Amino acid sequence: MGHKNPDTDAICSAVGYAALLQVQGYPDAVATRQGPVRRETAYILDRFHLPVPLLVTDVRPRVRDIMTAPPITVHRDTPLYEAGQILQQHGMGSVPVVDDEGRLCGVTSVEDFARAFIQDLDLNELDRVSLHLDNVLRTLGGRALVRARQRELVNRVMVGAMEVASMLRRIEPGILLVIGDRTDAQLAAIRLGVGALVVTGDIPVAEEVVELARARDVTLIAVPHHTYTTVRLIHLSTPVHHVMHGDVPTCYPDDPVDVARDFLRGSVAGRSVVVVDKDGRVAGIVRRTDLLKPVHRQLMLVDHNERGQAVDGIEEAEVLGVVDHHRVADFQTSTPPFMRLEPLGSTSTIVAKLFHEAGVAVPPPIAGALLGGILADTLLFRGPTTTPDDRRVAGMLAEAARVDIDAYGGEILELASDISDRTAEQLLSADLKDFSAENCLFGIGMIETTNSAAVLSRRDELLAAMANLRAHDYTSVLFGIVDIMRRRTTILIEGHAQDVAATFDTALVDGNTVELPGILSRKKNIVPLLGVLARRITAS
Ligand SMILES: [Mn+2]
Repeated sequence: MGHKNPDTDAICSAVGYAALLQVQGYPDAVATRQGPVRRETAYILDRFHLPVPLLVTDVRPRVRDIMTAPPITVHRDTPLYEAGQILQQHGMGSVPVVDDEGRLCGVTSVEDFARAFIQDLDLNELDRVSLHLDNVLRTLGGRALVRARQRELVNRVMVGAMEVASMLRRIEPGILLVIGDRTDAQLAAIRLGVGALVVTGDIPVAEEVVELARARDVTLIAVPHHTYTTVRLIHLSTPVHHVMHGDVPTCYPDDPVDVARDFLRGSVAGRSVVVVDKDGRVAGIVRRTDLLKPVHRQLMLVDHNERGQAVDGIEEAEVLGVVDHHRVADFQTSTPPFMRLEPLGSTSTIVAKLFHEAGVAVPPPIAGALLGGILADTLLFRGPTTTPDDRRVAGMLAEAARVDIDAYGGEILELASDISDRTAEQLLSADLKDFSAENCLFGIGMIETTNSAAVLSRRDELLAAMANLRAHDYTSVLFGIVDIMRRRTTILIEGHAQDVAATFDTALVDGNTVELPGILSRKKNIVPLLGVLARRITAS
């Protein structure tokens, strides 16, 4: 991963280094970036058919990193009997209930079962059951000898254990009647219009009963169980959505783990947070035990090492190493890192050297990208950080990628200099880095251009954007405009302009500008002076 506001070197060195790591025992290594890809960078990736690195702006553990997925769910029409078995088999206290599309309807838990059991204890209600013929058949494991096409069931169950005459006095039309091998009672019940007849005990049903049931459109089921078991199973055929609660805590896969942790804090053991996608479909589940899962997010930093330029949440990730060509200011790790820092013109140069040292040939597209990183960062070898290593490595990469260095570099600088469709805010923030020194915070933006007149014509807009930015706690905001062709650098200053000019040992022009000869580098010519500048500001 490269730094915030990625430039071409940050992107291309990440692409190259990920490719090297993949052959060095990290097959899952992926190149990532922290922000939009610049036009010239996009051109390079496109030219060599390389994918744009994955955008990652926060590496804190996400719910998706710890959730159990795919989760066990039950359909809303699942019989209670099966839902209960699922809870039992998986040792779960609760399970999400979903509809046909997998969207969350609610959660059913052991407590819901208990509550349903207790609420049902009213004697006048004990024979009331939500009857769904499919569920009754599924739960009883019975054979439907006749299946009614029209007749509706009322939600009441009765056992036909008494004399026919007493039984007939109590039967309501539409109920489900559980009965034994009593042909006369079976026929009488059908005539009276029961909704369904369940014959227990795996006993053959008389042909005349089957025929009458068919004629009167009454469902006739033969089951293997005895009466008590049958009645209990009918009760447990109730669809689970009658026994669930809807006020369920949910979160999204991309939420920080803390969102789930807050829900689960102090909750009953076995409780869970349901993870839903943006369409409301259940994507996973988080239980308290999931919170204990270690999240191994390992980072290799390229082209930066300072906190201010590193990805948000980096303190919660494991930094395996750094490949960089910047100063080391405030870098800390918890385990010994791999470190490769060299004062070269680009990180891409170092990555190419790492390929060479590993004895791995640089694949031509990667060579093209790394060369792009070198040319962009060294301004086609014109920049003050350019070293002989950069030129030598660039020559090798150009050969591998089969490109002409001057033509390719010219295209990159040209694209980088086209600012016609960019706002002052975009120009300022495209390559802005934060630096702190002596309790001062400096924001330093740079633009290297072959057409400095186009940038300088936007001077007032830029100063206004810098003033807005400075309001966000910056001591000073600097914007360096590097004229590659005329080899001079103009620095616009917002805040403590006198002190900045004095630090550069020059005088202010127009109240907030300094003009300096040469192609200046932020890391080589500006950042090293920030300590002096900060002390000067603090003293004044
Ligand atoms: Mn760089």
